[in-house]
Amino acid sequence: MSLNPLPLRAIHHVELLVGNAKQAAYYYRRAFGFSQLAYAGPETGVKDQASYVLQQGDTRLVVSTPLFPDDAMAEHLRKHGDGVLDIAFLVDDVDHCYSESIARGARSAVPPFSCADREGQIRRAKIRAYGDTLHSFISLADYAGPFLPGYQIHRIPAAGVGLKRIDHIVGNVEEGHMNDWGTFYDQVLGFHQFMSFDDKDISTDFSALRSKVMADPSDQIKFPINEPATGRRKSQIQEYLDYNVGPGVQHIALLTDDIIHTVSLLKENGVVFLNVPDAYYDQVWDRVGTIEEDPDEVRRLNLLADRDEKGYLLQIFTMPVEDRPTLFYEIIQRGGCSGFGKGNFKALFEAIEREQALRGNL
Ligand code: TYF
Ligand code: FE
Repeated sequence: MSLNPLPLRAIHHVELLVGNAKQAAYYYRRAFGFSQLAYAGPETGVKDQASYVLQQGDTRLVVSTPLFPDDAMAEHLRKHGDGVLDIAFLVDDVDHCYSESIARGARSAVPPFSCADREGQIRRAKIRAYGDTLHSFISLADYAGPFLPGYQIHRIPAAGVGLKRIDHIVGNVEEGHMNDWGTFYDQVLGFHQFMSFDDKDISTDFSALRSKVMADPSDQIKFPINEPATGRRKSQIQEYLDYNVGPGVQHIALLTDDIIHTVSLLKENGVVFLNVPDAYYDQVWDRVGTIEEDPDEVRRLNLLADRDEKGYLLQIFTMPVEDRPTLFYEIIQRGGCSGFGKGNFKALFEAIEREQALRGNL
C-alpha cells in the first residue's frame, strides 16, 4: 500500500475572476444565498485587486476583479471572461506538497511563499492545472484571521438556500487530452479514477463527449474531466472551449440535502435553470422507482432523477452564469447514489443543445 504522497485536507476555496466583483458578490449573496465574510482591496492594503469572500455551508467562493489592465489577472479575465481561476486546497505542509507535485510532473505557477498580517502568517504555493486554471496549496496553521492575509472581516449575512458543500468540480479539456489530465490527477495528486463515461453513454443525435471522474483517496474531492467527442454536430464541450478560449472549469456541483427547498428558493431569487420537456416525467419513475420526495414537486421544479444500485439522486443545472456560455452550477441531492446522473445525460444534453442552437452554435 502506498502512502498518500500529497494529502489534501479539503477544497479551501474556489476563486472566480470576474469583471465586477462588487456586483458578482451581490449576485452570489442575493441569488445563491451566500453570506459575505471578508473583503480585500485598496482599503485593506491590497492595491491591485478587489476580492469578496462568500460562504455557505462548507463552500467558500472568492470573487476577484483586477483593478489595472496590465497584470496576469487582467490578462486571464480578458482572454477567458468570468470564470474559475483557482481551486485552492487546504494542506498541512505547503512546501512538501509543492515540491512533491513538481517532482511528480506538475508545472509550477508560483513557488512557496509566506504572506502575513497582524493575525499571523500563511504559506502558499500554486501549480498549474488544465488551461489557465490553478491549484493553490494553502496552510493556515499559523493564522488566526477571518480568511487569508490582506482580507478584513466584512460580514453581510444571508439566510442561505441550504447549500452544504462542493460535490464535484468539472473541467473541460481539449479532445484527446482527457486521459492526460486523468493521469495528472492520478500521478501528481494521488487521485484515482472513480468512474468514467464514454461517448456511447453520452452521445445524443448531435454532439458527444467523454468524461472521467477523478477522486482523492478519501473520495471527498471529485473532479470529472470532459473532452469533446466527434459527433454529427459541434459538441457542447467544444462550444465551451471556443468561448472560454481553451480549457477551464465547466461546472461546480453544490450539494444540498433538501433540493426541493433549495431550488424553490433559487428560482424565487431569479436563478435560471435548464429545462427538460415535460415528457421526461412520463418515464422517469419507471427508471428511478420511488423516492422520498413528492414527484409532483420534482416535476414542478424540473428536477432530474437517477438511480444506481445504492440509491437515487436528484439534480438540476443552471444556465451559464455569465454571457459567455461557459461556467454553470449544478445543484445535487444524493440519496445514497454516488453517480453523476448517467440516466439523465440524454435529456440533459438535448436541453443543452437547444440552448446551443439558440446561440447559433450547433
Ligand atoms: O458532472 C457530471 O458528470 C454531470 C453530468 O457537460 C454532466 O453533472 C456532464 C457533462 C456536462 C454536463 C453535465
Ligand atoms: Fe456534474
